[in-house]
Amino acid sequence: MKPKNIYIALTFLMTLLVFESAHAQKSIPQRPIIQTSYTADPAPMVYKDTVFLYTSHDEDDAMGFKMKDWLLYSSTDMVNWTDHGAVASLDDFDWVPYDNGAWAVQCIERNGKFYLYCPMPGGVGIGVLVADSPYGPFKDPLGKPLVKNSNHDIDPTILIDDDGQAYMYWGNPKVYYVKLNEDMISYSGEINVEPTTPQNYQEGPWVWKRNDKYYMSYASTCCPEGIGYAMSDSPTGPWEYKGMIVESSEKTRGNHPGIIEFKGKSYVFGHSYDLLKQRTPKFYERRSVDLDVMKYNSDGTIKSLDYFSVAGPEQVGTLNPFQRVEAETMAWSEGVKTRFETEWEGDFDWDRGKKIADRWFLSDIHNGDYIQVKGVDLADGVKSVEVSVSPINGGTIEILADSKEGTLLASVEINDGRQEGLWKTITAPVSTPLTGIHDLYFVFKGEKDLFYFDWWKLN
Ligand code: FUB
Repeated sequence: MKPKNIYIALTFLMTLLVFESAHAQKSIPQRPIIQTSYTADPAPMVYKDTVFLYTSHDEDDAMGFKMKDWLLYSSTDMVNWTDHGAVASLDDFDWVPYDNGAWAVQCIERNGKFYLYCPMPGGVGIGVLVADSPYGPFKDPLGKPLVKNSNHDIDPTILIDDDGQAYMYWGNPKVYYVKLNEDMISYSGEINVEPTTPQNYQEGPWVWKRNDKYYMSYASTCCPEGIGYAMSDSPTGPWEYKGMIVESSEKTRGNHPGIIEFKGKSYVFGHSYDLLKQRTPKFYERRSVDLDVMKYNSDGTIKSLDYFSVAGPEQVGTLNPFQRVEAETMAWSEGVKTRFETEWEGDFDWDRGKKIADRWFLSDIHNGDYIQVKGVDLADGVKSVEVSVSPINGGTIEILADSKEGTLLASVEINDGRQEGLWKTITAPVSTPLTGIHDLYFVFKGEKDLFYFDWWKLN
């Protein structure tokens, strides 16, 4: 090659590298796990084959704490999360005197009933709501706080021991605990203050048992807070500090653990300001739940993580697209929000605690917005796609495989009918015959205010 051509080739390569690295710097990590709302204080609960993730909810316009209700997300694969919206709120308690104070809850199942322990700060107390389904509706059986002990009544967590005895722990800056009765809405004996509040304890206890050892994790060190933990031979301590599950990091200020075991792996949930920081350099109290795989050492202690990894946990299983998939099920999204709509007609679905005609759907869909659904098993192939939408100005849904610029699986035209409120199912043929497992990207195109999107299905 002539020197001049070598020079041209090198210059081209350098330009390409600079462009690529600028592009790479612009792309944002696809974390945290929920993007359509700000979520905090994760309280995951495994029930049957599903993880139900209850969170507190920082409002989109929150400056300081602005928390009115509790949200629910669910997943069967730890990667794709379905938004179920608000399952309970301060309005569910007649005795709560304010409309801002829906702090960190935990939900636990016992004998087919679901108990949601809700702290209201400032000495108002810890209430309990009960439902027949993890989706609610949750009702207040007491009409008063379950515990009203001090100004420190926040962050309840529940352990049901192998002998059936249930304990509730809570508090900042000390750990309080009490024995709950089998009805889970009353307690016996004194409220105790843990004599040896574990080292580095701030708040947000989360207690569980594994191999006859009791574990208490909590928001640890301040500030910033990480997630530390202590162990004990008894549910009532003494607790011995063992270290950090997630190191404290400048990426967060507060923290709040939730820990589960699901399909043979352990997971630690916490929260950060990562989503807020992707959107603005300013600070507001708008947090986001994230999670990672948690690993034990052979002696029962827990391996420490520096932070929630960008890659996150591996998907457990795949997503079946040949049955209705809610559009508000996603691993990642940009731009969109979710919305609830109720209809007066329709039978009540007792499993879901809602009218059948009630729906959560994707809203605020604009040109270029998208959702990503991971690990979709197209099996031996797909012929057509169905979408349930309600057009506003209309537009297109492009369904692409493996990246936003990937292979076009189908393109669905949503007519401009100005038929807001009218839902219809549109079927479109598949343009490229793909088989096997792919991440699907639903990319929305059009002028403005395109449509609402309720569910999709492949045939
Ligand atoms: O979210 C409100 C409070 O902030 C929680 O109760 C604490 O755990 C901390 O996360």
